[in-house]
Amino acid sequence: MAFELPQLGYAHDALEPHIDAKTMEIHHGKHHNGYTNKLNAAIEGTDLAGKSIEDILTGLDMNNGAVRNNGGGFYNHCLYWEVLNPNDKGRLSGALLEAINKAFGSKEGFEEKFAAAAKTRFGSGWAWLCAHKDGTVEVCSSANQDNPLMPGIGCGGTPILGIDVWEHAYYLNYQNRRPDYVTGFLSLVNWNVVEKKYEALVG
Ligand code: MN3
Repeated sequence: MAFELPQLGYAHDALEPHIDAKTMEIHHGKHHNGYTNKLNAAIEGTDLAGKSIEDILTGLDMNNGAVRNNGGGFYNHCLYWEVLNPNDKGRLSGALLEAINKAFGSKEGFEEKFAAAAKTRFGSGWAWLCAHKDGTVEVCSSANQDNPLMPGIGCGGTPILGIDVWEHAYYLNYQNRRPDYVTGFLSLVNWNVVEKKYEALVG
């Protein structure tokens, strides 16, 4: 069973003015679609075919560039569209809020740390909010399409929120103003989705 490009679940213009429709159309339809197809080509006929993307990434041979780049690209963008879903966004609460307060002092403290990780990631990459099985949360960042599920990358937790800071994610709307894109992204976060991911992991 090959991996499939997920549906967005909302219109390309649903995140405007923070993320424009043209960027969404290209990012989802071209970039994410490309990672998906190349991942499928890279695992076809190997012992990775049929495994979940999480199993592929946690057991990854980091020298396998095709699976590292395209498997990461597939997984990372799936998370990105999910956490940006504008429907039923909720607000940060419950056990996740407690974990965030414990780690960062407050929601604002978290946002500062997350934004700093996103802004200072040199070149292309991602910044993450990750959860560990013991309930603690951590912010980290990684280069290119790597993510903390991969051996030796970032904080080693499971990403529950991720921002793409490749220029293709924001350049049409923001040009070089990555910090403004990060601020816009943070205003779009669907905390219902992030909380469900946290609860599924921590139990
Ligand atoms: Mn991208």
